[in-house]
Amino acid sequence: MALSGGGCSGGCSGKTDYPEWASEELKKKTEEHPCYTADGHKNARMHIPVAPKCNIQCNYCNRLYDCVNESRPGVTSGILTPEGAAKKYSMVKEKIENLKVVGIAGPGDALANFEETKKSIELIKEQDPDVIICLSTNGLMLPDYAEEIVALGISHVTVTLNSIDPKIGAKIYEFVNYKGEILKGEKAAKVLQDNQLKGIEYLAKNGVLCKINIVMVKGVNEHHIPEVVKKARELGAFMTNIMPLIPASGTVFENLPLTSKKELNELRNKCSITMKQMYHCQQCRADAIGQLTQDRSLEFRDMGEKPFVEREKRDVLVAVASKDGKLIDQHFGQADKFHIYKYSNNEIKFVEKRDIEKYCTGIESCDDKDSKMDKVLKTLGDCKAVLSVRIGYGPKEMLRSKNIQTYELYDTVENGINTAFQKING
Ligand code: CLF
Ligand code: SF4
Repeated sequence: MALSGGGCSGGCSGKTDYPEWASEELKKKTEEHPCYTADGHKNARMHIPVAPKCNIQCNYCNRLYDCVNESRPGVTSGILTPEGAAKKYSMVKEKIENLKVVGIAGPGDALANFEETKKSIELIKEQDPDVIICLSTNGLMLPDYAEEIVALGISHVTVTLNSIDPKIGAKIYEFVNYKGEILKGEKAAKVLQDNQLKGIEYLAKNGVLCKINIVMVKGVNEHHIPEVVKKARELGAFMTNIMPLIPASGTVFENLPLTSKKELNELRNKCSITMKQMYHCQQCRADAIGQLTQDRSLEFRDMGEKPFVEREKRDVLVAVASKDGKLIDQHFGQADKFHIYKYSNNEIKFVEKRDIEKYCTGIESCDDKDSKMDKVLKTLGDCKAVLSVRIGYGPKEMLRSKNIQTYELYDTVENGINTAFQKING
């Protein structure tokens, strides 16, 4: 849990019973799955970004970035073909012995790109029949593909179910593109919800372990979530994963308040009476590789991926928490200087280093934090974005109030700035 600062070192809690129908093989796979059990932490998963398209528009999603239902926004992935994904899998498998799971989690929706999803799974299973295959979907196309999911031997499926009330759903989804027809409002939410519920029930009845992701949107669905969890249990799902909204720039929800870890865990604890809860989700990227808390995707970049979005042109100053100007490798609170870069005409130019007083120097200096933050805001006031490995809730909110976006990522400075630039221009 080194990077996450997650709420529960155990990873999961609540009712942990397997459904009666769960085979020994499924239980064994689940014990090895890093997301489904705390014990799976030691194992690695590999996401293959083969699914760029999406068929709905969530109000918290900026299409330029990975699906925030199952991945961290702010990281733009390259796209792999099924053949490229299979090739990359064999290279990664050679280097990461404890690789147990291949997941398809965006950057769009796995089932909106079903041909690519299916082909990738078939090619990878040819090489490694025992690998655990995991899918993440918004669920719109589940009634059409659930049977094939079962036939493909996919053992674990995540469905994002944010509401079971079309009135609430209508506030979360801008539109649903159902087989070419654009639906809006409560009608859209109802079609999506009906398909999600039908799909989850079918999968659970046919031997697939389902995890239900729920994005907690304050003021929109937070009070409704216990009902969603109850429904998930009734349908036979295995666990729920309540995730905080990350208000992405350029979305309908961009100005909604953040959810604190405390609020999130209070809700998870409440729901753990109903069913097993996940506490260790990393909201990871669509091309994440490695253990949940040790992303190694950087080691396996540029293995045939095509850029997901084209760059646009605009001058932007970005502040980066970095020890040496090569990697984004410092937490916001630990940085005593920021490297400032200008993004101009598709070029990244180093401008200068700006010294600051460390925001976080230990518990004894906690009272000074407001005045330190005032100085930071003056020093970085002309920047559009601050990039760091992690940033706390307080400074993030203060920067946001000055219209400075924050991005948490561990990456090269160049990749990180490209990501921030694309978001800013979104
Ligand atoms: Fe990937 Fe998701 Fe499978 Fe895990 S992630 S498709 S279930 S293998 Fe895991 Fe990452 Fe959280 Fe997802 S930590 S975002 S829950
Ligand atoms: Fe974005 Fe994922 Fe929602 Fe599609 S399902 S709109 S990719 S968050």
